[in-house]
Amino acid sequence: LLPRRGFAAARFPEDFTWGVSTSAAQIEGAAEIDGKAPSIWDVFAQQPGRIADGGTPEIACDHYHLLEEDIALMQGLGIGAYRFSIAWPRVVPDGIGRQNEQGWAFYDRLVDRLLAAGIKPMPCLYHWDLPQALQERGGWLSRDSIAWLSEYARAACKRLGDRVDTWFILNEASVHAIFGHGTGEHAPGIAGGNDGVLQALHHQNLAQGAALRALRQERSGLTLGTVLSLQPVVPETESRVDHDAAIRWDAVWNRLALDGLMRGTVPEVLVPTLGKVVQPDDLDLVKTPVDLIGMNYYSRCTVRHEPGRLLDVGWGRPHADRFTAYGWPVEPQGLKEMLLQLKTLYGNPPVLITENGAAYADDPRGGPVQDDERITFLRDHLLALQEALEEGCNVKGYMAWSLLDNFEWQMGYKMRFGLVFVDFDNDRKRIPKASYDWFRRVVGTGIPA
Ligand code: GBH
Repeated sequence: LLPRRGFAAARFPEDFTWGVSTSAAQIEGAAEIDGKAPSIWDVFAQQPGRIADGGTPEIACDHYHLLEEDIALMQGLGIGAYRFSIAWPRVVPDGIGRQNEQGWAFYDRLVDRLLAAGIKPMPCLYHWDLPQALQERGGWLSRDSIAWLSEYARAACKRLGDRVDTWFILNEASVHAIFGHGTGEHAPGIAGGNDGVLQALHHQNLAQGAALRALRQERSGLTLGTVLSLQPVVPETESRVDHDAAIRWDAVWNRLALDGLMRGTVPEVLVPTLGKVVQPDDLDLVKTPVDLIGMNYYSRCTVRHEPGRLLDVGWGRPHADRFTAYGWPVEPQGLKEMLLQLKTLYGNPPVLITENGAAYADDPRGGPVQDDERITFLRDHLLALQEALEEGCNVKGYMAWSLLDNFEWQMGYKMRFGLVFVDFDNDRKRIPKASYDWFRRVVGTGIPA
């Protein structure tokens, strides 16, 4: 799978935004330093058997102490924007009330250094690391979460709003709901079944609306968005039951967030279950407009009818010939399909690809990491993105997941998504991979050759 050479790829538009993406719990470390309180992931990772090889977010990439070096790596790529997340329990340790000055000082420094390096900071308020204190009050299963998130959003804007004009509210509410509150594979580890998923998802959607309103009230002229995990859902076989399973999974995976945000509706198949949770006027709040959709894309979802699982849906065998080390299918055309859905079904909103990338088994022993498979993966997705642009999709930019190998949730440190290798056994030393140099050329020329 060597990169194809010597074909003429088109050039991306001049004003296309290039960037990289990370999240706080996955890179920062310093989990108990300078007043940071535990997040649900710090607590979850302490429970035996939850994370591969017993990995924890405690040190991660130690980005908290190495941020200058990491910004230099970003500068080396020539990127114009950086999406990171703010660790809520670092800045508001109990989730509400008292703020932690030392925590904010870190994000002040990060924002100032990014601006000095010519890189636009695009923070995301919430990338799955709820303060444990709020989990103890019910977390996303409580409607109080609406007030918690909007108060935190307001505080963030008061602190950083003079220098940050682009904000994302949530990361992948559906994934957080399904794996954190349905199956329990992610923190907070609640195996709450269908009810858990739909409650956690609806409350996040509501809280997102309230946070958007709080930010608009705080300041005018902000560009506000939220980040969705969007994957075309396809049935494993053509059978009726697999087809119906795909409709149900699409409803919870993509539509509940999209229909709610863009149309103020709930997908038909979810109405019976959600009926108990949705209150009058809820859909008005969910429909609070955004200026930008952040879209994370990794692959399609192939599903089948499987009684006993969430919504009686199980993972099916993907219709793909290539897979990453994580076992995810490589399906660049799915990116274009999803963008076309946004265009035709939701009025072609402005989209920033906020994550796209792949885990491969990189090994730096014996020289530089020659990660040709990752280069092929990224290039094939950028080519699919160009096809979508040619068909009129409103895509403003592309961010690679991720700058660094990092704490990959329940997989611990076993899955590496970085353009830069991190030696977790040796002072978290950073070693740029071949994909880093490749991406630098793409950013510089606008051509994904
Ligand atoms: C993102 O979630 C997260 O935002 C980020 O923090 C994380 O590090 C990154 O992905 C990499 O994992 O191919 O049918 O088996 C991604 C959510 C859910 C996307 C599972 C891929 C696989 C479905 N992912 N999905 S399948």
